[in-house]
Amino acid sequence: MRKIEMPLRYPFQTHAGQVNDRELIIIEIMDIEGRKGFGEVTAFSTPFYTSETSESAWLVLRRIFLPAVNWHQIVHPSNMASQLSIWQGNRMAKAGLEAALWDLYGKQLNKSLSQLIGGSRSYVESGVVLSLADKLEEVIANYQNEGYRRYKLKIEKYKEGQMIDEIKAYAPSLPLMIDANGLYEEKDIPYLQSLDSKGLMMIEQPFRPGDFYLHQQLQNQLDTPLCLDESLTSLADVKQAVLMGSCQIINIKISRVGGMTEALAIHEWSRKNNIPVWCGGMVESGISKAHNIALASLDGFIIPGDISASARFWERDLIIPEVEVKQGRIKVPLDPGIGFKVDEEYLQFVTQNSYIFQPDIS
Ligand code: OSB
Ligand code: MG
Repeated sequence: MRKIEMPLRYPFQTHAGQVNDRELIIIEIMDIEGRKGFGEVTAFSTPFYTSETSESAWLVLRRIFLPAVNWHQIVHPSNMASQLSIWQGNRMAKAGLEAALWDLYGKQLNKSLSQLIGGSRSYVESGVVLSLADKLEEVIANYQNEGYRRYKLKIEKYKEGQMIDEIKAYAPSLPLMIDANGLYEEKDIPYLQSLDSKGLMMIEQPFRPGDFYLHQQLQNQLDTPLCLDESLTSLADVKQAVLMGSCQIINIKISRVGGMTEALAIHEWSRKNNIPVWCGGMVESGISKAHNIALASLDGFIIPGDISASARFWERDLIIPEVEVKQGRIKVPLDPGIGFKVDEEYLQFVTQNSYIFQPDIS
């Protein structure tokens, strides 16, 4: 495991403050033949999005998860999720570990991750997040040149009505959505209803996670679909949200749901029930983006996700080649595992701290 810090090209503004350097954990797993798999723990340095942090994940992995795994019984990446299921939460830590196994498994079988999980697309559609710190007209024009197919505005409470109007004035048909990250409350229902006429593709996570009832109440009063993010940590949450009518669209993040195995189960159930899904993002490195690209190559991902070019966030990314967006699409790589080469020299350069775990496999 490496604790790394990657400088962002532009500050990423959230409701909880500005991120200039992205702290991440990269997990590298090696088999006895010396093949390597890479995964990433996308928890942030503060618990503003979920309750995990990069430090809490580091500790839980090192003290509890890694020593407890029965490595003899890991014959498929999904075995990791079953073994770790006795522990609550810490989903981002679990997801990063499982991700490294998926990459390794692909390399062992000489198959791309997309192929391994049954992906059918050769390109995934790309969307981009507009940070609160951005000069919107300028950045939107630049992103339009790259052909991004969906634009997501992070909210500034009670101001997005006006921001949407401003954006629509110079880009009337921009496919636009907003993400409230749970900042609204019951008393804001009338305000949220006032956004119903703005032609948004969807409103993401208006209320705090756990409040399925309140989301149901709002969805009953809106034509605009609601999409849940923070509220959905498992397939069980997704079933609950959809069957209660709390949302009509699902954001799937591998990290938030505890790994690729759970993400695949959510995709499968959603596809059978005709619920559109898209792949969320975590301001992550190319390693994690590569896992997202493979996931988004599955049939049910019919809405462009938060999968943007490496250059959206990074001066230099951890993978070769970097993720490129052309005409709003990203090519799904065919090489084994994540399909990108990890830039191990740069990885070493951004590493602050590392820990090597050697299981007893005698
Ligand atoms: O709510 O989707 C979110 C970033 C950090 C924490 C939460 C979220 C986000 C994003 C970033 O929206 C999306 C991206 O990486 O492109
Ligand atoms: Mg979100």
